[in-house]
Amino acid sequence: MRENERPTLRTRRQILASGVAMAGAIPFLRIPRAIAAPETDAAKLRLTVGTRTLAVNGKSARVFGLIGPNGKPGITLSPGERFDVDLVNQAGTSTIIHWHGQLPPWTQDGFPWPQTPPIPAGDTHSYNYAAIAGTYWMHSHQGMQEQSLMTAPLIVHSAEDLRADRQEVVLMLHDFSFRTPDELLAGLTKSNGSQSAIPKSGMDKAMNMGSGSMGAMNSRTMGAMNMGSGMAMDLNDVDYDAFLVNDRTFADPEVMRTEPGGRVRVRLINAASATQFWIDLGALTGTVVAVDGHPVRPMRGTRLPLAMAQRLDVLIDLPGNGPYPIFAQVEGKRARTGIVLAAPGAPVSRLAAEAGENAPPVDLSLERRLEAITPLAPRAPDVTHRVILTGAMAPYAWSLNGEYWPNVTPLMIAHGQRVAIELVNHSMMAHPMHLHGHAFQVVAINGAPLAGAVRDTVLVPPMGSVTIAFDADNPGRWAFHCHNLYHMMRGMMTEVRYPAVI
Ligand SMILES: [Cu+2]
Repeated sequence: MRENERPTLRTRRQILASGVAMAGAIPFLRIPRAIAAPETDAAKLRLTVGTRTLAVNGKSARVFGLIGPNGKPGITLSPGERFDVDLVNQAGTSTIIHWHGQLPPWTQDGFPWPQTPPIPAGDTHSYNYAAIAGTYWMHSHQGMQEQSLMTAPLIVHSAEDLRADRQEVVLMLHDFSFRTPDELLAGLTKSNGSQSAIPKSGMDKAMNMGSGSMGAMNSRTMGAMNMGSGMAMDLNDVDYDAFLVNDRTFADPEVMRTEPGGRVRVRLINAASATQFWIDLGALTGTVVAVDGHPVRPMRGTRLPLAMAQRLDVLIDLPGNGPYPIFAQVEGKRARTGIVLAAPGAPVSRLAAEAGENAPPVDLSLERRLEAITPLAPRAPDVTHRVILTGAMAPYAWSLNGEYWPNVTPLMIAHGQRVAIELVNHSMMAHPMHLHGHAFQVVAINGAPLAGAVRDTVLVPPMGSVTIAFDADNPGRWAFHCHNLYHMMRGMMTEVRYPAVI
């Protein structure tokens, strides 16, 4: 519902929740333990979509931003607090913001369905739904605004977070180009010398793998992984100018001051448009405790893959004063970004912006080992959908079951069903598939059953398959798409639909 239809909200949104801590650009936050967890809607928060200027590699760039009530990016909610937000559109253009991984009613999901159109420039739109705890994020689902950094953290604290009393650091990863998203997409689609149109219908050739020598952009990197047939998988569609953590490059990293021997919870968000990272904790060992906001059985590790749109929560107990760099290295490249944890006074020296070796492709090595703390109840699926992922770098077009968004056949499900979706990748690229409005469990990889993580985005490797399952408990129209934003723009999206709401 639009703000101008509910004038009584105008006064309420001026009242900010006292003590609500914000994430994002601040170096770290100490959760104030004195905050009482509000059981009900206490005050409406104001979130403003606008533009801002970043300095990257010594040059300035105009990008979008999502600024919360205290002037910092995004929103942080206290335990039990509802997502009760007025979204103020000062972007100068229409927009719609998706609350990635949250489970609101479909009309508040922030997707431009005919029933939920974008918010015109200058308007305010209100949201009010029960938030789920964990590391989430928000981003535009309109055009290519997300590529221009219309993204921010959305952190929902749990009562357990407050009890744990860990210093929190939020690391939001981006890929950045001085070229516009339109220029980047034009470069990709013109890869074979002509502007290629997306086919309107018809199945792709399922084995359309001939992408190797026809790079869309000559800087595109090829993975070192041999697929067994002599074909190399494709990585990194776009050659970016910089990789950012909380808007900063590794030449000028954020130094987050920690207590000597401090206890830290790192919330990592891969908000990049088309880049996957290996998180490298350097000298530290961490414990993964949640993926995409959902708790998993604690898993120790130092090098952790992070696909597009995914999140990782990692607990780290610092052995000393540091400095302790945390790296995010681009798959298939030496390029990296990161931050530094260091006690006050600990010297921080300049760090090399490139690693010694190219990182391998991001893979399912972590996914295979993850176990949900709260798995689905055992139950056979009532319906199983099979979705074939196809496409190639040239021509640059990507599809689900041979269909290109918006000319798609919805995957029909019904309220109360246990739904399984088998994702079968017939392309030479990995695709991070994201389902709106539901948390699913990873139940098989390459046909091998698994009681895996509950999450909202899963990577489907080249020529591999992943099966997900979920309970159909949130009726509506839901987007289901690859979170490589250029793949999504070139057709790789469909709809999961409940019949009763349409
Ligand atoms: Cu994709």
